[in-house]
Amino acid sequence: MAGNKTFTMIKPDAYEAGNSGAIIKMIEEAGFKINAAKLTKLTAENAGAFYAVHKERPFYGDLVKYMSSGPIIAMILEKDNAVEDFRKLIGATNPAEAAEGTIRKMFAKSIEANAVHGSDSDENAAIEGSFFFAQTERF
Ligand code: IDP
Ligand code: MG
Repeated sequence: MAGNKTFTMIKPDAYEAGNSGAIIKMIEEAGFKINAAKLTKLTAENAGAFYAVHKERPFYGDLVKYMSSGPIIAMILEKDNAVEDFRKLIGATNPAEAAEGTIRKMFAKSIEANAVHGSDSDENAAIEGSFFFAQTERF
């Protein structure tokens, strides 16, 4: 059975552009409830650890630099079928390929600076949520 939690970050480009509020509004209107939220800034070391699965990809170095370049908003979100429904709401990694009406289509600047993160499995949602939040910070 699909889980009811996913993890997201509003990435530095979207935060810097002042799109955090509009993105959170879209997330809530799509039926997700905020279970935990935090405005923070990743160190290069933390960004590298978070994206360790991409270590061998050519864009890894740039990704780490970008993700530690400014504040992000980390959130755990709750909804039935959370992981799959959230990936649908954010759209494809490359905004040029993202469907109309998706968060990345509306707010992403590039394939790298693509406005939001969304977990790709229930297992990773749990790991990524724990990366940012203690049990006492979750509601
Ligand atoms: P996802 O965020 O849609 O799950 P992933 O393939 O997991 O996409 O990649 C993680 C992040 O790495 C992307 O959201 C994006 O910021 C960056 N990224 C992915 N592919 C590329 C690329 O080809 N060039 C530059 N950055 C990329
Ligand atoms: Mg991914």
